Amino acid sequence: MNKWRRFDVRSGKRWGCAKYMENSRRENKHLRCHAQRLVLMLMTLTGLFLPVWAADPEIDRLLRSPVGKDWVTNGGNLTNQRYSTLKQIDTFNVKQLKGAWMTRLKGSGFGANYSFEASPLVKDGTMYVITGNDDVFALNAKTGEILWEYWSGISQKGPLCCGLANRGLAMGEGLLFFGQIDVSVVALDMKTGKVVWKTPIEQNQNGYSITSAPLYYDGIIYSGISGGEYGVRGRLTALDAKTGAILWRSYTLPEPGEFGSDTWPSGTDHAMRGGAPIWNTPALDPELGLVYFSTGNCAPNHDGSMREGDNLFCASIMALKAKTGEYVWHFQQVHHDIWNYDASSPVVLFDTVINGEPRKGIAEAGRTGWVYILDRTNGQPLIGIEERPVPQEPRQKTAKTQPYPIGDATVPQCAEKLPDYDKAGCIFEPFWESPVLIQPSGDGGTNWSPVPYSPDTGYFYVSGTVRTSAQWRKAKEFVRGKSYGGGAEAPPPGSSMSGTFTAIDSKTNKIVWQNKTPYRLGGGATVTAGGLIFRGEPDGNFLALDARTGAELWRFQTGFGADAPPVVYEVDGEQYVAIATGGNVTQGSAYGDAVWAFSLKGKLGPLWPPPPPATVAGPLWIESRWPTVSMASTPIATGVVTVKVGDTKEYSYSPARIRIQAGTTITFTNVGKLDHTATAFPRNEWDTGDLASGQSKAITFTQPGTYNYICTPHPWMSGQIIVE
Ligand SMILES: [Cu+2]
Repeated sequence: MNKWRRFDVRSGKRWGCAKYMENSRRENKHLRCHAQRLVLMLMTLTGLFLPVWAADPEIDRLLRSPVGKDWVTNGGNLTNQRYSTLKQIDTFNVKQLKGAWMTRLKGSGFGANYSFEASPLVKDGTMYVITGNDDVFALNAKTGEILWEYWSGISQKGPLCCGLANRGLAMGEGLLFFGQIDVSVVALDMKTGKVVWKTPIEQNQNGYSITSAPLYYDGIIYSGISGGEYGVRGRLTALDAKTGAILWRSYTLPEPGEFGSDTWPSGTDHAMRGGAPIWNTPALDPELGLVYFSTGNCAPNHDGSMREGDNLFCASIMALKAKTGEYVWHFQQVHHDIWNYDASSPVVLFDTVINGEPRKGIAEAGRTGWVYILDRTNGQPLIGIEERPVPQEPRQKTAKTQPYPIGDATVPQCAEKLPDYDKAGCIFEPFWESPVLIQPSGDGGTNWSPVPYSPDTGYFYVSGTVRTSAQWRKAKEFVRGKSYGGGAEAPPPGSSMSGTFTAIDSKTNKIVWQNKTPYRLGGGATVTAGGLIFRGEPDGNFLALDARTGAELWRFQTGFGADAPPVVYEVDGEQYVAIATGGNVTQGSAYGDAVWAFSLKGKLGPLWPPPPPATVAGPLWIESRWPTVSMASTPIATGVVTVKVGDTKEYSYSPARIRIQAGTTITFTNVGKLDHTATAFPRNEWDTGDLASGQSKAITFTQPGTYNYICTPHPWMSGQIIVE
């Protein structure tokens, strides 16, 4: 009704025609006037409900509507709520759920350096899915039959912090859109899988990549960019969906003189390599005309000494004008980040009522363990966020205060003291060059995992990681395209790692219920009008929970690491739930190349469980991915003078354990494709520094002792040298 009134159609004031006509000429004019009025009215009506100017009115309508039969974008629709209105499968019958089909994707993305993080998209009975190798498959959503395939042919060599990953697709105008690790945005014909256009938006050798799923809306593709560990300049890139032409770039780091530039040291170019990448799919509010996203850590990650100031817009939620990319507002979650506290989970838009007033909300679950709940019209806290004084380290130029949301954190925010470490701190504990234990670690809290929101319960469902990391600073020169960590973080060997899955009330930001999980959670979930949450576990289990209570209602072993966020859809009146199972590098879960779909009429039973990921950190979890070999059972090699770095599956040392006599010189040779280091941990007594592919470094061990070591860009790699 509002829209009618706004356009004043009923009163006819704008397009009124004279009432009395006296001659035929006037009558003609009168008729013409009525015809014109009819056309104007029709244009207005279609403009309101089916925008005639839209390049793909059907997809735009689905993107603006609650999710039903089809799942047409990564987050379900423009809100990223991952809430499906389908309710054929509910809390009563979910126990009957079985596999309708399972399809292996021909070995795509099956391996130690791949993560399968994408939500499949579904439209009119066809499913589209992208693997960690950026290969795309179209499947019959009812049978799992492969209809076409696109093989990306990407190089495996580029600078990447965390293995090869792709978080999904977008669709519109008969095309599928996605970003590749080689920093190009690609459009495929949905019918054939043939490339329609491919636009490089940066260069991989400069440290950039794309891992996020793009967003399509109203003829525009919005793409994030990754590379926060390589001193990149973060940005949102908008492309013309039809041609792939770049429409604009909106940088997340200000140039000198731009708004926010006073939060970086003047007269320096630190902001131009200050990180703040965009890891995840934006959300969009068509009524406000704003596009929203979260930004990653500052670069260098662990060294703030040269970048005094708050360092906007690292670790922030940002709002831009959706058509032009012009800055509208921001909220910074972590000032002057030195902890690798990215805001990497996708933002979620939701509408709520607070104190009797309807409010337009936006939320993001940070690596800090908090959910940040804001008003999406202006970026102001909806429930309350306090700036509180925090411990200081002048050499790191730490911020005086940090934002503390009112409400509960989903993970513990203090590290326990451990032998070998001088200091254990809580969140925002600073450090300098000797390792300090900090929790949450730089992995979170919540990492890239999407957070669903149910309008039925008003809860956010948050995946969390419980892990301590030792963090320290080490000066590092900036070299374009090279790892720019400025220190390191790694879990102390022997420390425990687990997870939480938490319902947070959007009205109070408090915990309603929480499930402790045996593994770190890095997957995300989906919620339905049937009162169910679906989520996978890195040990291969796929679960259904009661959205109100968190009670587990159903469990199914998929046989592969089940870390990707699931989707819900309907074909021929039957509801399905689907999940891509392919494991995850950072979770250490089992490899896979499968997509599973489940329905009440399904007949397939579970598979054998794959090796589970580690629950204890450090050398014990070396090679914890398939096949499971624990450090304790890793043989100790003797008579060795060479250690291969980046061996066999890129992320291992071989031999992983060696025993040598004091005075022996060991040559570390990088046989992998990526840059690696061998860095003594946690005391940092020796370090090879960055070794490019083929490079070697010799180190002579004179002091007897047992030395654990890690690769600083890939801290899950570890080895041990016993010097006698
Ligand atoms: Cu490495």
